[in-house]
Amino acid sequence: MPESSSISCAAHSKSISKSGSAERVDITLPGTRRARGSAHPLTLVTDEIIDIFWGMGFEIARGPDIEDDYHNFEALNFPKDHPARDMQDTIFVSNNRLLRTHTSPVQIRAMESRKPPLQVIVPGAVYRHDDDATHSPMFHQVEGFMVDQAIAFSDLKGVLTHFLRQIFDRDAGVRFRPSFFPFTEPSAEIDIQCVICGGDGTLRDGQSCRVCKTSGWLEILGAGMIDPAVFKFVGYDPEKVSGFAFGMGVERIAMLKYGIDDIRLFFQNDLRFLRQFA
Ligand code: 2NL
Repeated sequence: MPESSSISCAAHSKSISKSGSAERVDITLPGTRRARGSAHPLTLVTDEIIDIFWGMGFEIARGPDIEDDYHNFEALNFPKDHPARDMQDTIFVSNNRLLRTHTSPVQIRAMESRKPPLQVIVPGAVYRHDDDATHSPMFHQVEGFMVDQAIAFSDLKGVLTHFLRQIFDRDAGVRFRPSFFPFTEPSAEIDIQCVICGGDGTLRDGQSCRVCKTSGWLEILGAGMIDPAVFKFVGYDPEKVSGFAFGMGVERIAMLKYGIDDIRLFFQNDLRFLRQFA
């Protein structure tokens, strides 16, 4: 042992014995508790979404936030002049580098590198030029797809109806409306009966429901059968495989589940907000 350390050792024990009974530690006092954090509401909701799809056999994939035009738009069958490709909607990092506007490029990469059968969901942050009470420039999506021989629209209906009834914890009505996306055909928007008014459009006191704007329905999902053009981009034969894909916004689901009316609350990190989810 080096000489200096034995000296300081001796000095230390001397100071302890000198302090005597006056400074004795009261071991009956409660300790100082370490403040404990809790999961962010968006983490809670994302984990719930993942658990529901995990229960149906989906795997979870992730990918880069910075993408190229090919994986974010081209391989998803967006026309060259599509407005989403505009600088006004998409945040560019450089000429051919952009912040992904949806998680779809991760699904494209999964299909490029693997063969069907495949059922995958992709949770993650996405970015768009958008900023108000219901839009944030960074928000979160969960998208997913299922590809195999002979996947049908009925598979889409079964999987997504089960998902909606699980995530909102009720046996509510679900409705499919025709829609359009460049990467699916046919496409649908999927609604659940309003979780606030129960589908009546009016509240118990007779007031009109502001959440569903009296329609009785809430749009939660976009979905459709994957377009043959997308299969060709990833090297699948559209004559041999088929599949469905879907996407949803995590903030919107969290706002409906917890009755939050301003998306900015998720990103201000105000402890008075966050502690309510502990
Ligand atoms: C929406 C609509 C959607 C997808 C996302 C997708 C597409 C392909 C492959 C894998 Cl081709 N995933 N994603 C499909 C349909 C709709 O999102 O309203 N999102 C909030």
